[in-house]
Amino acid sequence: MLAGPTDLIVHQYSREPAFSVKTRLMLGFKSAEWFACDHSTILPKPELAALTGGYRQIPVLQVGADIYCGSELVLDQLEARVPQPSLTRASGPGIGRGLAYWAEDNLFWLIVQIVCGSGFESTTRPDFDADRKQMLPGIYDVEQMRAALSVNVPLLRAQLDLLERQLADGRSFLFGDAPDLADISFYFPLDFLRHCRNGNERIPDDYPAIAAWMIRVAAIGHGRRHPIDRAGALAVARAATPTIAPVSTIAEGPQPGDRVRVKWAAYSPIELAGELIEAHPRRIAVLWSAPEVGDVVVHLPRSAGELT
Ligand SMILES: N[C@@H](CCC(=O)N[C@@H](CS)C(=O)NCC(=O)O)C(=O)O
Repeated sequence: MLAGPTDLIVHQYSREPAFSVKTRLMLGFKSAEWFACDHSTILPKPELAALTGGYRQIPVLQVGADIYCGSELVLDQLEARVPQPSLTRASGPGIGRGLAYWAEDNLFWLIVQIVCGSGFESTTRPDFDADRKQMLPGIYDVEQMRAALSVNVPLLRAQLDLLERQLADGRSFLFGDAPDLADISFYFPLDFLRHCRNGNERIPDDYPAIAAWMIRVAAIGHGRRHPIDRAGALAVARAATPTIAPVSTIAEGPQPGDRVRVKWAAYSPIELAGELIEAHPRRIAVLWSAPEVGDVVVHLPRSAGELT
């Protein structure tokens, strides 16, 4: 099956877990049909850089020549395409997304440190080590993360205690009987924890309600997935035209028509530079051109980079 200009192409990792798992479950929640395009977990990622102007993180959603960086913007697109049932039907569109920030910024980062300090297979690769040291200078240090396990595992257990309490009345999901974005947001860090290789992968099993809930969340599934290679995804972008018209819903900062630059928060050798198309309180969109893709519009959350 070939991807067309309105199909969902998800740039992701098939074998590395974490945010790709979150994205696949959101697609599964919406019973979406989508194309999976796999990338390297370390730089260089030339095709992804051509599409995004240098954003290196995963996931990235492509719909024709519109490129959406990060899982929050994937959520926006899925909600717009298939509004019902909403992914935040129980947690609400404000608090539901706020809980996703907790899961991503606090719980996931804590678990990353535990997994990397607990024998995660990727950390044994010198190229992965060098890449992550460049991306997280002074922060990514496997030895330090190993030494910090005695502090970080109790901090994790403090958070698991909260989740176990939330599920203690026998409910199937965090907000009741139906799954919600909140379940997916908290599931994917705990799924990532399974990549420890020193026994810490079994921590969730100490919490009966969490262990049973994880099986239910995994059963949401991944929707209907087709493969697409990187050259195929670039060809879809080249053949398509961006859909968004210039729009602003915020008075502060650069406005549509202004030339802008974005220095990415996660290290990239390339900066995104082009005309601002959308100024929104949570996100921006920038017109970007590269020979491999032609004109595309790169949509990104404001937290993804520094805008000047
Ligand atoms: N805020 C981003 C975070 C995404 C993220 O941290 N993704 C990881 C992979 S799971 C990543 O891209 N790490 C750097 C890399 O793989 O190059 C989102 O919600 O999508």
